[in-house]
Amino acid sequence: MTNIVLFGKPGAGKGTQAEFLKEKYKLTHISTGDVFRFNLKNDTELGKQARVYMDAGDLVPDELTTKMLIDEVNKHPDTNGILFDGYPRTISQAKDLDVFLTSIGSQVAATIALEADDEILVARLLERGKTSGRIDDQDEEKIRNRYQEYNEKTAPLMDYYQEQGKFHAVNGIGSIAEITERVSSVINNL
Ligand code: B4P
Repeated sequence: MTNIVLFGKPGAGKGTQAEFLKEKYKLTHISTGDVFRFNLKNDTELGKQARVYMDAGDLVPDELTTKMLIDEVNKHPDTNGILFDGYPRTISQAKDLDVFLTSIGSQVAATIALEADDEILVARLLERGKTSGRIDDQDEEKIRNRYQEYNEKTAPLMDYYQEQGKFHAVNGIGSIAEITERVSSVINNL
């Protein structure tokens, strides 16, 4: 299995790039944000628990998120590899992912970060908020809170993966196709 973690601030383009990369490399795409939103929409027990955090732009608690993630991975026993989009977002999640992947004889091959300036990303999210219906995209204060969550809880993962020699950063500004090329050149050299 070739497991890739797509990493970046909110709105960096993880979900956008994942749509192209999953086809190109025949990977199973798992977006924790998308799985949560599916549960919110269908008003499941998990959705009810996650809603309060997501609407405020907070991270959903690790235990809930990791359990959901493992359930999703287990739905694809014959996959070539997983494209993790939006997971892990905390050190605890990264450790849980390592333990889980080791238990199935696998590991993270690479973490690829899409780098972009906060102000550009805030503008992207506000733009998306006009049509997405996402409460967390419509209010600048909630968007800023997502960046604070990222800086406090998610940014330390860069060191975590750098220490394992698995961290790769690419410029996340440019056309969507240009960025797909940049990410592809990292994957092709693994
Ligand atoms: P996510 O769904 O992961 O949301 P995101 O960070 O906003 O999205 P992404 O980076 O994928 O941006 P996108 O491609 O869509 O998370 C939402 C919430 O779910 C979190 O706040 C949290 O509450 C919860 N959650 C999810 N995972 C969790 C976890 N592991 N632990 C705890 N809680 C978790 O791109 C954004 C916009 O930019 C789009 O409009 C796109 O069209 C545009 N865009 C993309 N690339 C572009 C480019 N190159 N140029 C111009 N625009 C571009």
